Amino acid sequence: MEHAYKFTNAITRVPSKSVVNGLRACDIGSPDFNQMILDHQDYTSALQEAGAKIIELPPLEIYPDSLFVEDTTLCLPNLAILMRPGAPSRMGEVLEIEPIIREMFDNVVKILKPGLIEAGDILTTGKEVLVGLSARTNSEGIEQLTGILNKWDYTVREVVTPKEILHFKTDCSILGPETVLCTKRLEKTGCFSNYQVINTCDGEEAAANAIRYNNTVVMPAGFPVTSSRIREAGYSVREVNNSECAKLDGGMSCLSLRF
Ligand code: CIR
Repeated sequence: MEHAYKFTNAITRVPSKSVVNGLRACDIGSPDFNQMILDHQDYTSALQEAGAKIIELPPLEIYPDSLFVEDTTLCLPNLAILMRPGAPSRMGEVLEIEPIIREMFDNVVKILKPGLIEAGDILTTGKEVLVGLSARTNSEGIEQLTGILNKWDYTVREVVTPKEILHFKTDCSILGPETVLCTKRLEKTGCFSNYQVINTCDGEEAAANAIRYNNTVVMPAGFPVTSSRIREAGYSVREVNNSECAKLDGGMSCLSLRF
């Protein structure tokens, strides 16, 4: 059950200068590169404080979104699945990360054409793996992932990523074996009817993309009501500034691979 948040390692990638050209659903201005580097360092420290050994990869100028390593791979205790991103500009990121993943995992499987899937659409909860159909993740991708994971005795459940959000996990995070942090708009889809749900406060939806790493919940700074709700539920919280990644629709989970 605990494999959804008990980890020893984390892979991160230093933002490249080209990050200012990263994909975004809505242009609210380009991220400030220097602030992003500071935030990235603080994010790495937060994971280290939570017990992570960090494997930090160098910046990749040709892939502006490559700091969002999460989307390239699904890491599970006994295997890694290399994704096939639905964003054409991000597909090459998988080839870049593949050698590192092969070094770290004995079992590596790849999603193949015509499957498309970005791991931002995948939430591992301990009892099951939820995969959101989205603009980046298609049915073929979900079918292939299901076939692979069933062989490894994981249960997969297809859910829907609402149109207005980028990835399923943009709006939710796992906090405990049966507990998720989730926006009201995602909860309304019914995907967490068999979980205990802590809702983000209205207006603080961007707080939903957090990560539990061992005993710490790493969440974006600036969402005081949601942060209090998580603390009141008994979790220890570490906040990290995310103002710049947020301009590219990125949050806490996107910035690392945890295993
Ligand atoms: C993208 O649109 O692909 C990037 N700008 C943001 C990716 C965020 N990743 C994630 O939610 N897992």
